[in-house]
Amino acid sequence: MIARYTRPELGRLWTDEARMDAWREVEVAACEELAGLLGGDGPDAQELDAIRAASFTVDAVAERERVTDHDVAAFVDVLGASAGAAGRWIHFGLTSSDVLDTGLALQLRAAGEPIVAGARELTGTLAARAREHLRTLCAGRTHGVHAEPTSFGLKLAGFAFEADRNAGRLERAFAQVAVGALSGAVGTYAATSPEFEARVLARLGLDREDVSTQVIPRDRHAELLGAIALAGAGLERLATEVRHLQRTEVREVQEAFRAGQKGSSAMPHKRNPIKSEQIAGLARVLRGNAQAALENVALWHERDISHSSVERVILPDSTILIDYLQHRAIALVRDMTVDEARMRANLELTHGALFSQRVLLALVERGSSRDEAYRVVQELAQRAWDEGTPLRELLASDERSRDLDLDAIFSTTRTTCVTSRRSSRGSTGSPERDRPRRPRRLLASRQVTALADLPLIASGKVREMYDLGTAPERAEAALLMVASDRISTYDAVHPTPIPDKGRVLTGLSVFWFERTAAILANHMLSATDGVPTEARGRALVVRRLSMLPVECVVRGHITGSGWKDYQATGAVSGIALPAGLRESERLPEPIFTPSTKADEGHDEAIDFERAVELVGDRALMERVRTGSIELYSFAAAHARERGVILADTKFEFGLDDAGELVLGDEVLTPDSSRYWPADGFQVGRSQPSFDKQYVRDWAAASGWDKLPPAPPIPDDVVAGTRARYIEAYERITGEPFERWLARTGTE
Ligand code: PZK
Repeated sequence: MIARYTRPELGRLWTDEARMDAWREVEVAACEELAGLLGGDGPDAQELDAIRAASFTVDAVAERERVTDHDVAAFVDVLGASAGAAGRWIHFGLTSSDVLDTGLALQLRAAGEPIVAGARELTGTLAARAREHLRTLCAGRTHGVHAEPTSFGLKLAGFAFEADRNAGRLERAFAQVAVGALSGAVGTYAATSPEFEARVLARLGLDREDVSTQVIPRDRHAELLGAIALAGAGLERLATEVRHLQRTEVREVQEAFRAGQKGSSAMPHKRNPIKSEQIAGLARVLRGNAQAALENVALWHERDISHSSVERVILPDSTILIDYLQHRAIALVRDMTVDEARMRANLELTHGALFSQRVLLALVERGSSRDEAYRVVQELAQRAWDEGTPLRELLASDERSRDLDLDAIFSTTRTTCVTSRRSSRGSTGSPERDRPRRPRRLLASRQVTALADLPLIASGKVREMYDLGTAPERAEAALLMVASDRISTYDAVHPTPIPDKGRVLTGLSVFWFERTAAILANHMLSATDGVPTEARGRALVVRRLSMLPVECVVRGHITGSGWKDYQATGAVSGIALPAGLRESERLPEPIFTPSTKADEGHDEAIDFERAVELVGDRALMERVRTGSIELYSFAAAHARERGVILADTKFEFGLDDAGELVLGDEVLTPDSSRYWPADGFQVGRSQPSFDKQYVRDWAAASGWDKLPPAPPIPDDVVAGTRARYIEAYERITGEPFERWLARTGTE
């Protein structure tokens, strides 16, 4: 790559010196494992010291290559000579390709680090500017033609999430190319052995190719260049947006312009989008290189050398270029100026025609047929556009539309609220509070501390909460929520655990957190990263929130305390219900029935007004109610398809540092909900369930007076209870419970 587009860090990784350094690393690691290969023979300790100290210069290798006409052979000669007599062991049993391809894997792995870091930085920069402009209205355009108002922040949020996907792709693509082989001339280990290969690669920290020929198969390199080209295409989409928005007729965004910079040698007024044009241009080179990488896959038999010349160009060029382009894009996004006034002015270009759909819907809501409403709106919007009379005025003076609530129709509050919600992935926070959800990958990797060394900050009957503090870089304060296998019935904890109960509950919570993230942001960060080994599978790393002081219960069926209240008063939580409901019956619509959080004893049911008082923010409490009902409805519909009736459930919410509403706690588990098997469901009685019912039934028959202390649970009841929890997991997720254990690395 030409120097102009090469950042020094990446440039250094692809010099002749760096390439041979990688070969040297492979040769030395191979010598260190020779004794194992040769059954005790091989270099002795003194010889190994000499080999480790062996050196080369690029010039010396080049000179030797004029004799050998073979680069690796020349390199081995020079390196071997510098080690004296011990030099005879260097390259023992190896084929050139063993060194070339394994060395290449080391170079690619080194290139991956700054590139993935740059991809993350771009995501963060886009997310920050998206937050800044969540409420900056601008025209949304399809086909280049104004469509409806949107917000500039929503546009940027789309780019931020794309950048996050590309960061993930790059990380995976670099990981799968960090693979070496020392398998000889045709992959049969003629002079080495698979064990030798495994030990050398372990020293180098590389994975092993399952079946290599003379070379590492080139589909791996093609995958990497595909991921790089796709990341480049994302940068080009971003650059193209900026180029469009900087056109004279649009002029909503400008690239930063340095003092002293000249836009044109001949036209002093020019400020051109040169950075984004450069990004758009060079992204094309990346796509060309990806094509060449695909051509490299089909080598002849155990190898030919057609790929080698291509790779000398495309691997340095594509890695250097994507690194350069990412940093250009970071500067572009960070420094661009956004002309909000111009965005507003452009929104007025169509004199309100952008609101046509909302007028159409208002007319239909009021009783017009869709066809008739469409004709009216099309006619008036066209006149607004053509004559320049605001659509709103035309509507006010037209008898067919005079009575509409025009304030509501032409309000943009809804647009900014909704765009804010979308860019925070559906959070129901207020516009001021809303932030785009921080892409998960931006979170720094967490250190793992033993459970016993973590400060315990809260402890419940069946679970514990530990403080993980604040991880470095961008990550926020986090907690570790650990579910135990303890079980409580009638408010007392039994001395007998139910094996795997904590894991089932955690697995279910994770399933639901993942499935409902688009409805409402939640506190889950990871079920693996930062989880101590001894808590695998039953612990979650979560964001630290400031918890709201109410429990948020949603009921779809009338049961438990709700059934008692209904029998006594005909209402639950101040909500009057139809007369004549029978126990366990499904309600016409789910109801929101908050309660207090009691440290000791029972939570107390409260009505919505009391919840507003406790929380101190009516709008927030409304969002809590709407969000709770949305979450429950989604989950109940899903559960019903899997043979589970989700009778009711309890959520807990908190606010994050930015004041955004976030779902906390464990969610939609048999401990926080009632799970009834759909087969066997019958109204007019209490239901069997997938949770502690087994233990309760046994307790009822055993003569226990339900006062603490709770008695030990016999083995058969433990087994029956465990089986029901696991069945709940498998019904809901549709996956074997072992899958959860495997996913979390649980023994
Ligand atoms: C939090 N609890 C209840 C008590 C438990 C859980 N994301 C959060 N941020 C701050 N605090 C909490 C949460 C959550 N969830 C929840 N107490 C604090 C609780 C005992 C054990 F596992």
